[in-house]
Amino acid sequence: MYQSSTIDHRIDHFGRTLRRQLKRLYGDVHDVDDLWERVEEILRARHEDRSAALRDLDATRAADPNWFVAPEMLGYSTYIDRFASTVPGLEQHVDHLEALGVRYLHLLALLKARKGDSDGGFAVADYLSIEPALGTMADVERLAAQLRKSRISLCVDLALNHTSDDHHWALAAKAGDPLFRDFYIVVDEETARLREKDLSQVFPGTAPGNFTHVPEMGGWVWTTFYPFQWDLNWANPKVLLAILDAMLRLANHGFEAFRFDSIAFLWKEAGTDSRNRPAAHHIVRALRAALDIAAPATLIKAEAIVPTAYVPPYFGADEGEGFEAECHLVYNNSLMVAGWVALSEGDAALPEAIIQASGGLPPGANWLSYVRCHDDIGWSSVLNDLASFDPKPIERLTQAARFTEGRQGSWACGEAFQSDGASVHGTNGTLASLAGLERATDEQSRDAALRRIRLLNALSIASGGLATLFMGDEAGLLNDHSYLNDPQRRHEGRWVHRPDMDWEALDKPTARRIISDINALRDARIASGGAGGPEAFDTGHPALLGVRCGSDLVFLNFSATPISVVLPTDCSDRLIGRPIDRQAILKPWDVLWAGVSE
Ligand code: OTU
Repeated sequence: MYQSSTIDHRIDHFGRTLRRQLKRLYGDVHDVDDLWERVEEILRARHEDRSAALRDLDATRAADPNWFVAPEMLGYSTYIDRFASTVPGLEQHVDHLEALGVRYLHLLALLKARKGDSDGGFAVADYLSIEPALGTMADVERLAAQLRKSRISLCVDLALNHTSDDHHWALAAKAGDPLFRDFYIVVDEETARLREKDLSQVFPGTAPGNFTHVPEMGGWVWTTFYPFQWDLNWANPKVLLAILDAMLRLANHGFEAFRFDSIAFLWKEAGTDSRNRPAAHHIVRALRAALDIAAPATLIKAEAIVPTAYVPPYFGADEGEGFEAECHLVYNNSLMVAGWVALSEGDAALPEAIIQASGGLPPGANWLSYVRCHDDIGWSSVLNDLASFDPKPIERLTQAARFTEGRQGSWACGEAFQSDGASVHGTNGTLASLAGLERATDEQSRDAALRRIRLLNALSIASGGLATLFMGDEAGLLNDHSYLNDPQRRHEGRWVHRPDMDWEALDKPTARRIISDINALRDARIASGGAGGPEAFDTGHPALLGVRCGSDLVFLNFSATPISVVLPTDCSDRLIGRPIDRQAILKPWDVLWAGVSE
């Protein structure tokens, strides 16, 4: 099978796309033939290093490029240290992942990070080493192979926008090496001030501004995130070569997926907000083509937390020379946010609008759907979607944020992130705390919170994406304020929803119910045969969202009142496993997964 796909064939085929990106990115200033020669050298050398087992995987996956767009795919994301202490320690918990049906595992903070505060591992000091306290690359190779046997693909973050200020490139730059100085962007004070006018801020509270004065660099270094995260200068092709080589080496260690962090920010352009620039897409497409040539089993997941309309292009685009693929998976951040908005207002209009905007996936691609992740819920990405049907979108979003932060008589227990609580930015909290479990005082409110947890998990699973659970949410873990005692972390509210995994909690009734709900939803999706781009249908009720999953109709009641539905045909309740009456009633925050037999 797939014998025709030698590295030569793939260079011939995908090399054309890759060269096109080099020309677009660097053609005005650099000799593209010369650059391509160096790229080709790296591709061949890294492919040469690739193990026989991984090359077999390349062949299998290339023959079935839709392998991960399948009803049974489910993901899990976790901080390795908080989940298992060390890499070898994780081997003991693979059974938990298997029991959940996990097929994709994203480990956060795995690569060697900056000493001290490292933004949860996103200030990477060495792309090719594992954080020493966690283990070694040999441990990771063993883990990846063990996971592969369990059909779990291991994913690692590739922070493409920045390195830490103690990465050896940054240290060399600080020491005056011109080669590495050009890996970063250094401007004078006046330019920094001018540029700042066009830029927005990701961490206005804890890291205001986009530039940091670094005396050793003789100016202001571009730092979109924390001052110790130095943005890479992708206008320098040497950065592309270095990252491309590191990425392929990591793929050869057994990682089957990369989470491309912060890719909206890769290309800076004066006079713009330097987000989602066309060239940022060209960089990602170049890296994709490189993987398609030298490690084609490897998936790319895009992390672009940007307004809805800017997100689909991260799957790829046709710029007149045929479709150029970009990322296999893209976070459906807007759908996640919309779920929380809908829950706070008891109205399904926003998720319906987002589903409408999420269809039309290219082949060999899928959304990554989720309810919570290690970051805050960033509200503003759905502002324009709300504006399309509400004249006061900011007020509406602010209300949703405040409700989720526990005001207005809400059940939720969230905390404002990077905002004084008056404006709308982000909200932190675990799924269970935000859904009301922390505040539940009696059996009735506990039951309601557990239904809200199931509702949001159902939105993620029924919408057809690679539904990815965040560590501890399956156990109903609550907000954890212990980070406030740690001077390295106390300024960062996102730690409130990154608790240590509580293995004992798994045996308690709360976790047992959440996990059995997840299992039922997963099995329902498998039975429906649904995966891929989401599709909504009209239920005739503003609080009731209708999602089509394969052949099935899934009803999600976002309100605190019961809603009755009339089913169009005889159905079975997939979550309970028995036939249902055509006329059914959904309790508050209830899910009805109506299985339609063919
Ligand atoms: C990403 O996040 C990571 O997921 C964060 O954990 C990192 O802090 C950050 O990059 C820097 O590496 O803007 O589109 O809470 O949604 O920082 C990329 C805000 C990002 C995050 C945001 C995000």
